[in-house]
Amino acid sequence: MHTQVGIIGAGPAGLLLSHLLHRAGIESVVLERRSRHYVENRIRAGVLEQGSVDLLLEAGLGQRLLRQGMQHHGVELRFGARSHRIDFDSLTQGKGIVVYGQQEVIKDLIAARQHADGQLLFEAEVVSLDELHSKQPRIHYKHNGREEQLSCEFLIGCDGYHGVSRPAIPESERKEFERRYPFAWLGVLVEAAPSAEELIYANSADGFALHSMRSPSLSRNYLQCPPGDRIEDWSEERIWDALHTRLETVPDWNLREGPIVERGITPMRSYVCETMRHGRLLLAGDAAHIVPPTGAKGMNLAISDIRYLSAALTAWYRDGSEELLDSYPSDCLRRVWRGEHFSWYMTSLLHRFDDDSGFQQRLQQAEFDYLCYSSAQATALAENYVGIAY
Ligand code: FAS
Ligand code: PHB
Repeated sequence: MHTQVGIIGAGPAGLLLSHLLHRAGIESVVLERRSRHYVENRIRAGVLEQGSVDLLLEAGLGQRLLRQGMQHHGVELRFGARSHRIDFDSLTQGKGIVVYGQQEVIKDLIAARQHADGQLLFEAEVVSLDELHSKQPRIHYKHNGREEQLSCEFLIGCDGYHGVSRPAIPESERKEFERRYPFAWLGVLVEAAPSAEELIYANSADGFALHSMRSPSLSRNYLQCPPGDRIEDWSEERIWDALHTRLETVPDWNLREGPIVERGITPMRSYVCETMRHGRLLLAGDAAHIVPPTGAKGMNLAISDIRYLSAALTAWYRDGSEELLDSYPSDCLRRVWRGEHFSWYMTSLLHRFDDDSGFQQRLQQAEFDYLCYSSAQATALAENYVGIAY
């Protein structure tokens, strides 16, 4: 099989790229190792920045998003008995976020590709790539029990952190940076109405917790746990005890319980591979960078990369210009490193570290006090949270 752009991975990056290329008259094939049902039901991110919402609306993907997405104008930081709301409206001249589950974005993108007879191959596992410096790079994959091959003109790795595309770049040529955190996040999806209008990030003596939501009847809660914990280490009783203890630290506020319909543990790491182009192979999204989810940046950075990559490929097919392809990595990395810093900042501010001296906790308390006092500091947090302008 041959196509113009071969895309590995049907996550937000791969699907959005295929959709935007189609709108530019460029043909692509998306190869996804999982089933359609799996990718449409995988619970992940929940927050869309203003810029991501605008891009999805411009690309004709906004119908359900406008109907079901929940516009938020602030977030609450809770430090023990103290609480402070970061008001996006006053601090960012009216920008905000929309709470809309990543799996809903995936459903909208798949529906749009299917409507356009796009070539999405599910349960098609890519096993290797070659000819990356030729004009016809090749993807080797397994589908329906057979070894298959896709030749293309550009090969895009949208296959996430554990995919095959980044390792196809020789390690000696990969410029990589990583920081691991001494904790993970346990996340639960709960059939219960949210207990607050906006997200609550809590730094408590027992550790971090986050109260988020997916709809008027679905809550999404997270708590910090040891990095090696397995989900079976956490009974429902233990999960709820920890969430109540860490979130119910202010008067007259209680966390609503309900049936837990999904649960999982996500490791926490910051990672960047600055080598986002290698011949005709280009990386986008989690294949190139990972952030701890505390800043709600993962999916938004994937969308940011695709904004640049779709423009670069469109320019090449339109008039053979290589300029945007050459600047693709640096164009992405400016926002990626801003997102990495903000995600590290929020993670450092809100989690409990095994810090016997108490030094880290006093830094956190000082930062919280400053956020409460200084509109300049609160503005910095707000403008990063709603998304830096392109
Ligand atoms: P994705 O990982 O979404 O998609 C990659 C796709 O490639 C997958 O569908 C995979 O099956 C496929 N693939 C991999 N190898 C392949 C192969 N060899 N052949 C074919 N297909 C292959 N971000 C937030 O902002 N907030 C959160 O709360 C949050 N929670 C997360 C929880 C988990 C468990 C994980 C893993 C990530 C979470 N993230 C969160 C980050 C997440 O939203 C990512 O940033 C986002 O999915 C990135 O999108 P993609 O780059 O498209 O990668
Ligand atoms: C979520 O709703 O899944 C969510 C929200 C904010 C975050 C991380 C995850 O920082």
